[in-house]
Amino acid sequence: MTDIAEKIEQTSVEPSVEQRLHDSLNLNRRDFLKSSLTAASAAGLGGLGLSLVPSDSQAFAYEPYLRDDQLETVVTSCAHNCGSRHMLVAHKKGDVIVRLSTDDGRYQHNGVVGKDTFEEPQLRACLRGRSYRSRLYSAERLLYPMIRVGARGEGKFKRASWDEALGMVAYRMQELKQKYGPTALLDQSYAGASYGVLHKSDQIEGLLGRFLGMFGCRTNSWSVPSYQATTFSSRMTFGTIEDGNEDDAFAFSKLIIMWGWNPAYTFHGGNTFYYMRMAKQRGCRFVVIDPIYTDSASAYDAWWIPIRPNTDAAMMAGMAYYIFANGLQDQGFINRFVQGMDRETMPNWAQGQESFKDYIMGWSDGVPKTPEWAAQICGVSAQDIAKLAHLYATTKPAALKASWSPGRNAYGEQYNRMAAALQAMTGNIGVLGGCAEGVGKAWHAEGIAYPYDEFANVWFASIKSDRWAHCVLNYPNVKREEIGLWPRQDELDGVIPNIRGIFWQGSDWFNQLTNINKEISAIKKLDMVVCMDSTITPSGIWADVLLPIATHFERHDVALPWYKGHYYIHRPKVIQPLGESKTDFQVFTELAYRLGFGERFNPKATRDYFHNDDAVDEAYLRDWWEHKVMPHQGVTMPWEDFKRHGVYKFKLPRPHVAFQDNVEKGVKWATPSGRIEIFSTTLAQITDWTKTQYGYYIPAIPKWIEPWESLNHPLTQKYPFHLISPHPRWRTHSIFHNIPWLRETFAQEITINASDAKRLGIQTGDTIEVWNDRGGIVLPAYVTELCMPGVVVVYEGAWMDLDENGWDLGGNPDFLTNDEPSPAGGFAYNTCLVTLRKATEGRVHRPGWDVKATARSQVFRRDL
Ligand SMILES: Nc1nc2c(c(=O)[nH]1)N[C@H]1C(S)=C(S)[C@@H](COP(=O)(O)OP(=O)(O)OC[C@H]3O[C@@H](n4cnc5c(=O)[nH]c(N)nc54)[C@H](O)[C@@H]3O)O[C@H]1N2
Ligand SMILES: Nc1nc2c(c(=O)[nH]1)N[C@H]1C(S)=C(S)[C@@H](COP(=O)(O)OP(=O)(O)OC[C@H]3O[C@@H](n4cnc5c(=O)[nH]c(N)nc54)[C@H](O)[C@@H]3O)O[C@H]1N2
Ligand code: SF4
Ligand SMILES: [Mo]
Repeated sequence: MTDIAEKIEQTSVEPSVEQRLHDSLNLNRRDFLKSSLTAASAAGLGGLGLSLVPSDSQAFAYEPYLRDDQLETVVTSCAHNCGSRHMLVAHKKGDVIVRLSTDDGRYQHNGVVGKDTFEEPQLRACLRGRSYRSRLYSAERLLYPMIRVGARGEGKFKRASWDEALGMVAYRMQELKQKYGPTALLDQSYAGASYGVLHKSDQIEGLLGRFLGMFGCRTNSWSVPSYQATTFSSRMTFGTIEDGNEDDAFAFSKLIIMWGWNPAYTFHGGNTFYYMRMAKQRGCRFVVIDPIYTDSASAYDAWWIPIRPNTDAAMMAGMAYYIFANGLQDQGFINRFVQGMDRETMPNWAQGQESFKDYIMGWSDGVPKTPEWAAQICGVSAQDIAKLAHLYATTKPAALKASWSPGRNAYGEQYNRMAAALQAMTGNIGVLGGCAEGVGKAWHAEGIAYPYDEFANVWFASIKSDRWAHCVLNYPNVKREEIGLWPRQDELDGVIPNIRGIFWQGSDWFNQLTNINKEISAIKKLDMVVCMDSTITPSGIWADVLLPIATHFERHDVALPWYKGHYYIHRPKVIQPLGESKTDFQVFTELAYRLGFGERFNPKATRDYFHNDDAVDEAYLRDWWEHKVMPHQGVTMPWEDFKRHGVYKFKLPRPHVAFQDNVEKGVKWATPSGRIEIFSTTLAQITDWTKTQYGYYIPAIPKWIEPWESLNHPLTQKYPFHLISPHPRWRTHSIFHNIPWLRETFAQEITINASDAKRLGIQTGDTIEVWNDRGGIVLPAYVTELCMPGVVVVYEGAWMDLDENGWDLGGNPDFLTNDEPSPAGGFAYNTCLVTLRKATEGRVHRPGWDVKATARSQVFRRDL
């Protein structure tokens, strides 16, 4: 053995993930070192003057490329909050996943490869899913419990035992509860693991809520970043968020309007494109309303209508005017099903109040919302507004898919309610090929495998999620409406929470919520920050305790679809947890034992669960299948068979269309009036807004309200660009940011219109500083004509990477976004003015923490 090989052998105490991989592939460790050295010398290390090439060097087959029949094949699913849930198939040797593939039809069809039908389409993974193995074995895997040793945010940790880490957390939890009361701990669990039935992270019904609720100390975060404005609209208008069709219904549309929706990037269902392509083949026309010409627009050859961000409600009001003025509304549908569309459909108790038509025609405020009026605000010509209104009102059936992004704005709820008004006035609700979405939740899944408990998810205060920093920084001088404090019927009503600690489970919220600099000020005031994750994330850097969590490949569960899709996918424990990881359920159970409610928290387990989870998880999952799925959902397949197939796809008798029974069978809507409420009974009756969770006035009918920042605002003199931050194709929010394969496909960059760039002397690849009063980021420019002038685009989810002057060199747009929430609770991510220039003072962009090993795509671009 050479000197170097000996040194490596002596210094490597912990086997790395790669070494474990090779070990499990039965490579002798010494052979492995030898072959790496052979490779190293072939790559030029011989130039160091060392004689590294063993004399018996010879060609050999590269061993990890094992043939399929040498590997075990295990069906599982992809995960996280990405807009879908596709199948992943692991091919493993021993305890190592060697490669991944995806659905090819064979698993549910007893080996018949290639079956892919309208009723049972394959669940084929995208590039992110297929690269999951790189995430599993990434260098950023968190393998051991860690405790902070430096200043908070400095990123210095020491390795700890589970006993030490959990002991510390349990001790501090008790201390904080005792000292500061039942609101001291903030629940910031989110959707990283929402779509499993057992190991769930979730704002609403996840394991952290169960744990903190039972502990008796919990401030809840109630507003959902994705679509709070939309949820509000769906609830007020239809009485439910289940206003979605399954994707196959798209195949029957004659016109699809993608309003702020880019399904080529942001999945909302697993086979959307497949069914929309069918519609295209049948002659469906497509329209895209978006400040950028998207890949969806290009794929369907859509009519692209660029719109000033945040002005959608005005454009829709202009369309409604055109429809009313030309008598194109479906008056029969309105009369039968709608409340408050016009004077005739106002409820008796509200006669004389403003109906939607009063507002649109200008009868109540003297301002007719004509297409010309709208054009001044939204920048779309009056002719185009009228043309689209005509097309929508005269093409049947037509799907106006109003996605969530334009609702992620100041007064975003008005956009969503206005969209619902258009859907209702054209009679496109409850019909195949039409669309009432909204939130768009379609098929109902049985989502929870752990038992109900009355204390699970109990909270003692509940605030708008992106106001936690505001609350901490200003405590106790905070008004309830500033933080959207949810009303209560007891003595805690109106009590401002005294937040002293945060738990992150399944969320990277420090990186993902608005106005990160404000969060940075607030976090310094806290006494405890706990991060439970499988990855060392940007949030984790700011934690006191890091708890390593087993990924969904390393525990037993069943996957649920996202908002659309009708299937379950079995998730066996494909490999043993890496490092010392434990599942979320194991960690909470052990903590609950330390705090005195372990048996109640996890009734099927004993304390041994921390070391032995298999039988307990199997028991919960079997119970769920046999007592929920089988009886409630007409399934006859036994649990054992489901496990063997790995997937269960429901065959629906007809495409699922929301509200079909309401329209065809007269079933009432779940609103107070039983009708579609364009005039909302609930909102019309609120007198003191400060006593509601909204905090501020919301009109009973949809209206155009000026956002607090837009291209029409005087602030454009200082900050002339409107920044929007959509969801990235190559990441699921922040997840996958560290995967080099994916960073090769796209780069974090700022998209700028060519005329704006020319004026500023900016070219593709130039490093750009973008800033406003809230913060500054650095990233490369992408210059194009596919983005309207005045608008710039930075995709959300880049891992923050601060320099010593507080610039984020990673290019995370949430250093620029505003934490002021919209009244209904919508996060105003896309309400954001900025300015920009070519980077000064040698400031650079850092695309990843692994700067030197990072993707080269943008380097190539710079060479253009
Ligand atoms: N500027 C801007 N910002 C945005 C948005 C925007 O449009 N613009 N969109 C917002 C939206 S809609 C969303 S949903 C949020 C998303 O915000 P987050 O939910 O914070 O984002 P993710 O990156 O999905 O983070 C999920 C984390 O969960 C971890 N995780 C995954 N599985 C498990 C598990 O089983 N257990 C545990 N303990 N952890 C797990 C992952 O490793 C990851 O770190 O981002 C928001 N941020
Ligand atoms: N690949 C991928 N898919 C995802 C996710 C992901 O992170 N990655 N995240 C999932 C999650 S949690 C969510 S919440 C959904 C989000 O789904 P969406 O809200 O539909 O997605 P976004 O990407 O934010 O925005 C969609 C389009 O809206 C446009 N847009 C932005 N502002 C405005 C505006 O003011 N008016 C108009 N008309 N258009 C505007 C953007 O340019 C973009 O093309 O996506 C889900 N799917
Ligand atoms: S769309 Fe989502 S679930 Fe499907 S493979 Fe991609 S990342 Fe995974
Ligand atoms: Mo979301």
